[in-house]
Amino acid sequence: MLYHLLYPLHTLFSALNVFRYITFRTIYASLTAFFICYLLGPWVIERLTRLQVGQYIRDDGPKSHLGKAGTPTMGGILIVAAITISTLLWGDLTNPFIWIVLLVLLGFGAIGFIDDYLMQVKKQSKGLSVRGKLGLQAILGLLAGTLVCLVPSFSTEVTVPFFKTVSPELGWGYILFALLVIVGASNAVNLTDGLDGLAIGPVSIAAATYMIFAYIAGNIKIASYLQIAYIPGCGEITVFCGAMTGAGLGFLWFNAYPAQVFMGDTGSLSLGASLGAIAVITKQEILLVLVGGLFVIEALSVIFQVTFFKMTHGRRIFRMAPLHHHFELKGWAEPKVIVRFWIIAIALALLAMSTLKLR
Ligand code: 57M
Repeated sequence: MLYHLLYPLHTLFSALNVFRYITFRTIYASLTAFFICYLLGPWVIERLTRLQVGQYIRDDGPKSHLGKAGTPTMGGILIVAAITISTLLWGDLTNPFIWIVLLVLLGFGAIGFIDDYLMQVKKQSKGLSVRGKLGLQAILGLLAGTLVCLVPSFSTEVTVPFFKTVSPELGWGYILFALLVIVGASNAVNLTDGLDGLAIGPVSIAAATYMIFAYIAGNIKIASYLQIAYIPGCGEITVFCGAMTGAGLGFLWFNAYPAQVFMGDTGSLSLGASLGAIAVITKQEILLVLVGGLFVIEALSVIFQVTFFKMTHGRRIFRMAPLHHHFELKGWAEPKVIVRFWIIAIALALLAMSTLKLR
């Protein structure tokens, strides 16, 4: 909005020329989202506490979690609001990709909100059914995938990291592929969100990493120099990634151990899906397995554990899945698990960035 309001005035005040630059708008989108979370955080936490949106803690988990009972959840409302407001302020609103990624953020946020609302406010112990949740996610994923494919400049080839000559063309099958990436990322982040700051830290790291990829993919000169797919208009996603990074750090301020608030499904489903959508739009879809490697590891630990558990009628690979519970039960202190998982997320992001040169 500021871009549309202020940039045209650059002929009168040359200083307003800065609004043309994606880099400038990304920095301010990050700061705006950060300060929205930081400044409104205490108020939101107080409101959620007053509404008694306190987390119920399962008693079959690590005992250290029982002390977390009553911590307000649904803090994701703040994250989603901060990203949306900041993107609307600093983004170029004529760009179709911006609207697609906002649709994903708000749509998956709404699914998470319904689930949280049923569980926390209406006190229905299960919230949305697994089928209901997956069904709604699939509809939204399908819609987002279709919209992306309808953008004229968007190609339906898939980028394979490390192999610059391999890029399978999926045609309309790309819609299903996009659905898979978006829904998969959404649920993987949700599974990871089980310790203070464990999900929001790596989400911010992944958003910051994609900020770089989006900028490069949207800049014809840098993209051709690095030999990655040039996607006209994709540069604007940099602003969204900036807003996501800033909002993530602002939320981490309160979600850091010991957490004053949890993000709830409102946060985890929307942030994960947004990462998926960003990966699709920047055409670094498969790279998400590396950039969001921590979420993949957590999701795989659940898949292996559940499969093994069913096949062996009750035996386990890990002491408890997802993986963070395994280390807690091994006696690692919660902050140690969190920080070590962050370290892994940073290392994986660096590895992902190396694909810009290793191809
Ligand atoms: C959400 N939610 C947290 C909070 C957060 C198939 C199965 C593996 C699914 C999995 C599951 O349900 N995962 C999805 C995990 C919960 O956090 C809330 O949920 C939101 C995210 N959706 O924002 O509102 C708890 O996590 C802790 N927490 C923090 N800090 C945070 O910043 O400490 C969350 C955020 C909170 C709080 O304690 O209450 C969760 O873990 O429930 N299920 C599981 O993860 C369960 N695993 C399990 O059953 N494993 C089995 C296998 C065979 C399936 C096994 O390994 O034996 C565990 N979860 C819990 N207790 N709570 C097991 C026992």
